[in-house]
Amino acid sequence: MLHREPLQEIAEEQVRAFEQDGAVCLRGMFSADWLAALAEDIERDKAEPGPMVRRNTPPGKPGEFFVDFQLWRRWPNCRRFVFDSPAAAIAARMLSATEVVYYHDHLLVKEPGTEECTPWHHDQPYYPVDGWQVGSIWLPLDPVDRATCVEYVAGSHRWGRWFRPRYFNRATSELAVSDDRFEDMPDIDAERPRHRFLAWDLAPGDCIFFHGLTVHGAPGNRSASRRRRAYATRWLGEDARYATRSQISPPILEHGLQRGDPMACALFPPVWPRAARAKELS
Ligand SMILES: O=C(O)CCC(=O)C(=O)O
Repeated sequence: MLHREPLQEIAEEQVRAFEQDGAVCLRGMFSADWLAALAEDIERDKAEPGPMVRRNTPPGKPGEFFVDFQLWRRWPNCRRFVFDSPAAAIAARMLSATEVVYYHDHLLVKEPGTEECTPWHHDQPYYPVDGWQVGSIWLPLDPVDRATCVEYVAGSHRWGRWFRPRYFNRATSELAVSDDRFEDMPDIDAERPRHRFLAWDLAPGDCIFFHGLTVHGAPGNRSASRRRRAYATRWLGEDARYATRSQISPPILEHGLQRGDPMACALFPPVWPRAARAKELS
């Protein structure tokens, strides 16, 4: 069944854990039907990718690190996920938001044997978005063990630091964004003893909710047989404002927003409360 509400209630301590650590695992939120619907669209997208597709595995190397964006604009189940899945309710609860806007989606598939990691980064410097209520749902469609899971540096969203965005493909240079706030990402692996890391064994239906400033990275997929398909969706609360940056990723343009505007527009649709969305459509 394609249910609209989370299958499990989100407890107050899970919201507190997110606020404190910047990432929390939410178990059993989505039914197998939702995962199957998304999986269908992911295969459609792999066969016929969008204009922003990135293939991060060099030719001749094993596996494939396939990245694409904005599936919801092209595929029906991803679109339903935005408006009719539990995701908007999860985002509203976790961001303590009364209004939620959908920002974008990001597909990250690591086929078996993929060696490429996802480098340490945090998401918000890639976006033209200021504000605190910025969060993602990282939803895997395959079982993921801790060793393959995205790893989060606990509490890093509260460091008050903004790190320079770089493309995931190390052969590509950093984004040309000049912002006085931005500094180079420290060598998180070298600093391991100084941090607490969060990662989980995830079963289908589980997801991770994390903040736009939480530092995270992920290993490749060393499994010889198991895919690692992850559908990440980005959600904004009412304090999010459009910020001009010289280069952004993904390059979603033509929204017509001006600096300081609330993010809601046709490209970034309001999704919560659901009643407001229904009114908007009527
Ligand atoms: O799935 C991955 O490898 C990384 C995910 C990620 O960086 C994100 O969702 O922001």
